[in-house]
Amino acid sequence: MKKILVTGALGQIGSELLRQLRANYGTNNVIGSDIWQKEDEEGPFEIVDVTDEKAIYNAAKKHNADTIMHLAALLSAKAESVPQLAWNLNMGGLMNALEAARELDLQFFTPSSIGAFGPTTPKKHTPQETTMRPTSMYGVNKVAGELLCDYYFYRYGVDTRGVRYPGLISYMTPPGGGTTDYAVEIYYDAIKHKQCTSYIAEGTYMDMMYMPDALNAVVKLMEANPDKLVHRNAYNISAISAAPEDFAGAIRKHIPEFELKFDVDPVRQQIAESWPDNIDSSAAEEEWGFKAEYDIDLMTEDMLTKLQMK
Ligand code: NAD
Ligand code: AKB
Repeated sequence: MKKILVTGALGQIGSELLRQLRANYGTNNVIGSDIWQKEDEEGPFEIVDVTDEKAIYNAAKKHNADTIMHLAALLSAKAESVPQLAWNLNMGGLMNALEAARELDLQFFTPSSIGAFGPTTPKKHTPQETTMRPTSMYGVNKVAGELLCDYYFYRYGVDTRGVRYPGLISYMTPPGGGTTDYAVEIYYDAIKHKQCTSYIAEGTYMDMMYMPDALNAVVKLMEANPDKLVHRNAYNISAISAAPEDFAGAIRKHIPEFELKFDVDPVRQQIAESWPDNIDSSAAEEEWGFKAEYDIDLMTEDMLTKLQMK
């Protein structure tokens, strides 16, 4: 049975990943951690600041973890407002987590992002291996992080694995300050106000994915046969390529009066334009059987239903 320590576990991904892992492996085998704590936490939990050099190691050792899933990070838009802090958290936290995995011989997962690509990357069907010269601090952190995870595998034999997530859409925990957050806000606004003002311009395509597909991908990759993993860190995975008007169209099938307006934020727009329109997930499909279940219509139906019940 696995024993997993999750950092940044109260964020958009972690809050749902904890539930899924606890359902799969047992509540007491999944230890959540973050820099703050909820009062109604349902399982084992530790306060862990990932920038504290020994905090991850101490929590993993205390609970006899065999796996670290490292999620604590600053996302693209927030990182761009405080780039020096972003470097310290995104790179320092990752290094501390990898060191804990090396010292304790643990399996390791951390997500990269479509943000690792840049304006000179091919925009359509972006290959698994291609030009990566990102222009945001977040992107710089993600490329460096992918390489660092490769290094820990080649140099020390740490079983590091990862995916390049697209923008994730979910209804349980709001996103933490990314460029793709508009694609979550549009659903909340559709339910509350029947209209939304997008800070991303019409015609700007980015990769997106519904949270259940993102969670299944982690479990599938971590359980995959290591002999099959050629690109172990940072597999391209995507489900949907969409612009703001595509979300509006899908929402109007349920809320015909839904109105979409635009008030473009230049910082987030510039980041969005530097990212691919759609990435090619074939390496993940071939090496560990990645498959997304949700397209934009199926996701929209589920998002609107779940948000209405909230
Ligand atoms: P989030 O912003 O929702 O959550 C991050 C969590 O980290 C928060 O709960 C926060 O309290 C915690 N945290 C912040 N500073 C910390 C510190 N010093 N020590 C410990 N915890 C700290 O982020 P998320 O969306 O859940 O993203 C998790 C990972 O997935 C990140 O690496 C992110 O880059 C990556 N990712 C996310 C998306 C997405 O759309 N959500 C897409 C691609 C990649
Ligand atoms: C962001 O927009 O920063 C994230 C991501 C795609 O990495 N959602």
